[in-house]
Amino acid sequence: MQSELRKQLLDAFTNAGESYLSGQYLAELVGCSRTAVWKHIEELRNEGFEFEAVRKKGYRIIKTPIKLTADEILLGLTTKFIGRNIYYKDSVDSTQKLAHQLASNGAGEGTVVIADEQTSGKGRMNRNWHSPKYSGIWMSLILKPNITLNKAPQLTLLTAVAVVQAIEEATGLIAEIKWPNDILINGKKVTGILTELQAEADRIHSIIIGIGMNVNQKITDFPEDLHHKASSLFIEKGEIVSRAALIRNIFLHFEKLYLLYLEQGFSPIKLLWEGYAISIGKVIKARTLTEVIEGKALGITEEGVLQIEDETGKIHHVYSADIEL
Ligand code: BT5
Repeated sequence: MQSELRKQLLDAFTNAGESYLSGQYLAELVGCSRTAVWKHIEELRNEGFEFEAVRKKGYRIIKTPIKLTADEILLGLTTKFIGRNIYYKDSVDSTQKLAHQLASNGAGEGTVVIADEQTSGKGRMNRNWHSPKYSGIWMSLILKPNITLNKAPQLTLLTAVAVVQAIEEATGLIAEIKWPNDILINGKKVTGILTELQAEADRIHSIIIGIGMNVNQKITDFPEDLHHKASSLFIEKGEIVSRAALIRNIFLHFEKLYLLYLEQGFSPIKLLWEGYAISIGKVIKARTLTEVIEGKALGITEEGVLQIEDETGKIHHVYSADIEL
């Protein structure tokens, strides 16, 4: 299909959102016959787009497959080392798993594994991460910083800042951070971060940072149990968002913050993080593996550890937990 015509059709469907577009309207818009429009829609269907056709109303798009490619991401990428080396897979069990293997086999800092689909994407503590085809960013970033083990959680917070900045720049949406690893928009989770280590004693070999971002899912693409707590950029913005551009944005913001971090430590990152965090100053409930702590979230320490003051005035240091606001 001519690319200009294809772009016109896809733009029209994207802008129409949930509304139907008639064959006549589309024919006039792109300047061809209704039969030709129908043929183009069939062609898009063969590529994995899904349309709903309703008599007398017309068509509307219900799923966009647009496959990612490493080339598309590299096009116009201006980072020095983050994302310069991309392992792209159509489908993988978990990008974390593959990134671990690559890191063990000597993959350099900044190497990224990206998949269009994960068949067993993982969250923290072996939870599942729903990663359907074509609609999200499922990627793992390999880092080799010369830092001590106790500092690794800082990189989760740094990544969260990069993600919030990238979302805002690419879509204008305002996202917030829920300590430690959730990015929310309007109170719903659009991104989760998973930081894993390859280390011995006090020496880190590699840090693998997994980023799972819901980009173009509709609410019906999520399993029912996530409907009330998950969202996507498409749902929040009402427009399809380019995953390649967003990935480039994440790489750029991440690299900038990471270089700042390596040079000046966590303090400047902490300041930025606090500006985006929602839980600080509020009464929260933190569920750790062993206990539930309820109290006022005071802030994070220089290490990135959450401090909660309970009603007796005791201050708890929380390293990892699920937070309820
Ligand atoms: C996380 O875990 O939020 C970390 C998610 C990291 C996923 C990325 S994708 C690329 C890389 N490769 C992987 O295999 N993983 C990483 P946690 O805080 O434990 O949250 C998990 C919980 O979030 C689940 O138990 C669900 O309740 C919910 N959840 C699952 N899939 C979701 C989705 N797509 N969007 C929002 N919430 C989801």
